[in-house]
Amino acid sequence: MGTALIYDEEMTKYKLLWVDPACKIEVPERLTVSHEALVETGMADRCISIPVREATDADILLVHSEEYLEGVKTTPYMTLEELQEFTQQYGDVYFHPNIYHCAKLAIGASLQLVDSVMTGKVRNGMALVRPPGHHSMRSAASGFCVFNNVAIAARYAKQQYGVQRVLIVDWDIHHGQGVQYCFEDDPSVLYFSWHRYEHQDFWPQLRESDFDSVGKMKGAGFNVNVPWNKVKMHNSDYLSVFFHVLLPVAYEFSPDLVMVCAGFDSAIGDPEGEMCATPDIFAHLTHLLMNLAGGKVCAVLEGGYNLTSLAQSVCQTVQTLLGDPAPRPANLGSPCKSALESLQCVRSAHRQYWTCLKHAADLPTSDISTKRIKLKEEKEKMFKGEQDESTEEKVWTQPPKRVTPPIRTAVVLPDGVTCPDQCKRFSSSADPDPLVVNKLRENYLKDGDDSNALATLSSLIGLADKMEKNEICSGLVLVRDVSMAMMCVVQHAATALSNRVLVVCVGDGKVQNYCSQDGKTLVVQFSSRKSEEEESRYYIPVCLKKGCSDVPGFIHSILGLLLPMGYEYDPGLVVLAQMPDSGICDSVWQQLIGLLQGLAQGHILVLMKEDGRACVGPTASSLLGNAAPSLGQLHASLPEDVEAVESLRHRLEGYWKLLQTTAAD
Ligand code: X5A
Ligand code: ZN
Repeated sequence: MGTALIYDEEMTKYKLLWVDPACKIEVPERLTVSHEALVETGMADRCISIPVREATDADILLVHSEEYLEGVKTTPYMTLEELQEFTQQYGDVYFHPNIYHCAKLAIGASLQLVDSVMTGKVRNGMALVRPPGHHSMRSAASGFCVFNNVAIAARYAKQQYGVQRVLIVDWDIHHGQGVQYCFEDDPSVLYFSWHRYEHQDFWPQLRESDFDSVGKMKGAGFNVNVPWNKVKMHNSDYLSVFFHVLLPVAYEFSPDLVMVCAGFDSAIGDPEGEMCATPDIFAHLTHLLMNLAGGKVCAVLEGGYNLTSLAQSVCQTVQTLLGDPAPRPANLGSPCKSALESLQCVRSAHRQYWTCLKHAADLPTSDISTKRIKLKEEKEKMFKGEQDESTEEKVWTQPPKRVTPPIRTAVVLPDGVTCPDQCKRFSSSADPDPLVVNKLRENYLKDGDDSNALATLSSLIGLADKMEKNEICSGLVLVRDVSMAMMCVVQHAATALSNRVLVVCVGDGKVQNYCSQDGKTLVVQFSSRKSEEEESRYYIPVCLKKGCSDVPGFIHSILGLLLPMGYEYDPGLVVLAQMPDSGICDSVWQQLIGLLQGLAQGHILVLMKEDGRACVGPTASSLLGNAAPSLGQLHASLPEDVEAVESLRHRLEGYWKLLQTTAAD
């Protein structure tokens, strides 16, 4: 199953015909540079190219009014003066004799994408379109947008395919108010948007773009706004909102389809956004969505006005949709104070709607509004001093080429077990280093162990080495003693490999001796028994009442603890060990593998017990990059688990800054 790319040059064939400083950035080159970058990097060739189509009136009327449609229909016949006059009734938008045609193709491209994904022709895809859509409203154009491509596509998916729940992730730097208005009272469409807001000073300057617009009536809770009240937000601010707001809510919601309002004006260098997140962050944002809805992700271009940053960001997004491992999330710092304030406000505003946020720090309603006023006053006081134009914040290096290893997934299996499709059986029989072999025999083998056990361990070591050299991406090893194999590979990594290792251990079992003080390994263990080990910065026992068998508690500890620490730690290798008694079910296990592949360039080494053969297929499938099956809507976590996760968070947020969910005073 592939990735669709939907594009037509025709959509470059309109432009601004008069002088308007607000609109001059919306140029045809936005599309040509994006597409050319995909062609030049070979990614266009790897995608399945799907033709656009023209939207019908019926498609357009799914979201827009007849009067508005009739008005836009007349624009191809207007003179320049008439076009200018027609344009005047709307904000920050322009018309052109060919824009109606392009706008129909932009919708049609989005619908073709939905069709390809929903019929199973492809797994996911991206539509490169102009004009963008998310600002346009039922009866109005706005912000370069004529028709609301993504809103129409979401309604279309519901109508044509009976999709029950659609998640719309709007990572464009502007608030897609058109999408918000469209689905405000609709609980079947969850709309998430972050946007430059600056306490309502930034376009479109709407009161209803703030965090307290949560949706109306039956749709209350299904509109999630994250206002950025300062510019220059970084990768860690974006990721923090994904970990602590979007992902927990999205997993609880359990969409059948994910649509992305994929605007790249949220990337560094953009003249509108003025943010500092680098293009590679879109690899992670994309990756983190790809295990929702069974992988059905449809990205539709919105904004993005720095042609360099735009093209790089589009490439990062498409390459991730294609299944290539994301680059390492390097140098993540702490989220900034302003971002944490926004995060806290959003979580608090939504705690009554989402069980995953029930425990979020509360801000009484009165405090929320005082806080807003207070912050705005603060801003006004500081207004003069703070306008530095440092160029450092606008300069970045092109993301390095993402080289995918020739072998995606290697497996070390006992003789009787067949190798799953597309995996490569691995054994390090070639030239095992005698020193290594001796060390293995002395340290790890018990008297009764045979030469098979030794061969397995040396293969395990060989596999880890090849992963470090980027010759193999991921691996699965079935062993007799998971604990011992884990100890073996970690000790090898600590002595022979140069990279940090994240060890994720699922289930009870001894893990002592691994927790190096120097931070070369970070161990996170999920179990149902209180660990006897001393907890430290680098050994984190997550004790859940029913272990991994209570799905909501486990998922929320992955999203809220494991991923933030893992991303900040930035390992070069992830070792994932499933203990024999873990009680984890296949679909949760697959979610865990899928999410962890955002780390270490996808270098993940899975250890399971020999007789857990039933799980080999699903594990291999996830390691190969297939989306995990959806878990269904999640219910509340056990109160004990919520308590455990929160108290761990509080103890650890001093070390691991990405765990923070509140702004310190
Ligand atoms: C799609 C999009 C931005 C409009 C900005 C108007 N529109 N100042 O990014
Ligand atoms: Zn935008």
